[in-house]
Amino acid sequence: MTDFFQGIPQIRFEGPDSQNEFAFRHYNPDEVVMGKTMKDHLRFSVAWWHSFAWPGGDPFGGQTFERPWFGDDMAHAKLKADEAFEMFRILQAPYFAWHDLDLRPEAETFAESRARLTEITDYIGEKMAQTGVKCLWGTANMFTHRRVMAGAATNPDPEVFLYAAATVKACMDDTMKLGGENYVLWGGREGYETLLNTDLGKERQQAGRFLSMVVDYKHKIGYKGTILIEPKPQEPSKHQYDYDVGTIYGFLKDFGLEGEVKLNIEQGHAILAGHSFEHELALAASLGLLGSIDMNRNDYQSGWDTDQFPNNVPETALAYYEVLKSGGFTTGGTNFDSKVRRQSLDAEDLILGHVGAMDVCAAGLKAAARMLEDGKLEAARTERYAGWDKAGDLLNSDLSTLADRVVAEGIDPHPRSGRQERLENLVNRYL
Ligand code: XUL
Ligand code: CO
Repeated sequence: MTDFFQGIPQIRFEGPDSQNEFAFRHYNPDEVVMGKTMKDHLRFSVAWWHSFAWPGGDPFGGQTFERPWFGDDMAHAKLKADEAFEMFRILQAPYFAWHDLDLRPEAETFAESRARLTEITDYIGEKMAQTGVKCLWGTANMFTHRRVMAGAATNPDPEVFLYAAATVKACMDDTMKLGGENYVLWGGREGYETLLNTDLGKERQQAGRFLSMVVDYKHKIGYKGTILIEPKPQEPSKHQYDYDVGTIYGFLKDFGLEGEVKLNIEQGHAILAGHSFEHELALAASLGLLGSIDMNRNDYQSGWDTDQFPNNVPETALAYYEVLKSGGFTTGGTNFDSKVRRQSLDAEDLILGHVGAMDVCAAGLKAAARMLEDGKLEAARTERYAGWDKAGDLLNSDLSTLADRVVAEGIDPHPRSGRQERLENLVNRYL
């Protein structure tokens, strides 16, 4: 351990009036909301990649952060794990999420890289046993190395497909070893730069077969966690195959994988796809696909994936409203796929970025619970569709029968107000 986090106290709940920067105002882990503690509702997870592996670079400049654990050998990887668990303790964070490359540097050969992953996940497993911190999910980084520049499972080169299979198998094995509650696949380079060199149909078939093999392997090893796909429309690829919730639903149906795979939905990715976060969550819930969330926010002017910590309570309230309405998380949780800005150099920044985000999510969750418990919003929605209760079984009819009814009953629809402003005013009363 180094003195990196030295002097930073463990963050505790002090209530909304606290003047202490290093305290929670809304996140009270043991407080019961709608029959469950906030800790069990929110299931906060820290992302290893943003908090411990990212050096602070951007397209115009390199590393800005100086961390004692930066380095390309296993000693540094272990130091990074030590410091990560110190941060989990300070934050009272119950979960973490990782890519293989976040945990340890790659070696010369696949076999050596695999051995290094075993070594570091064994090390992390011991720390989990000592602290009680758990793994929300694991995943493979199949977007950084140049070998995957043209995709992993969707690469034109079958040797890359083989390498991707070996990589995902290793990461699934070690996620299971760590008791990870989900395994995530984000297709960072599963897409294309130009159609001029791309056989889009063939690549989609490769992606479908790859995912089927992942599901088969899950059953083969008896892994009880959930397989999650994370939609994102573009970046780094110009176009990514896992564009949004609707696209993935079609893909799962095509390959017979509905019921086997759910979704990890990220706030910023929803925005990039031209949707709101709550739209993606509501659609996933309605299709039975809502698994977990990557919580963050994008800068709304910049147009790319800025992965900032969430700081907008009205937005998180609408998101958790959909989560609560769908019954809450089972294996999923709230993973902070969020990073401090590259000028935020200090250990305090890393801690306070999470503290603020945990509080924003907690405030959003509580507002969402008040909305649901009060029931006015759902009552208004139910009332809007109430005509269907008396309309007969229209959906199992046919066009000519319906047409006959219009004439026979003199049907003449009378438009009714959608009451949007009244509902917006209602929502604001819970915030
Ligand atoms: C990238 C992203 C990833 C995934 C995991 O935009 O969200 O960090 O969450 O690979
Ligand atoms: Co993400």
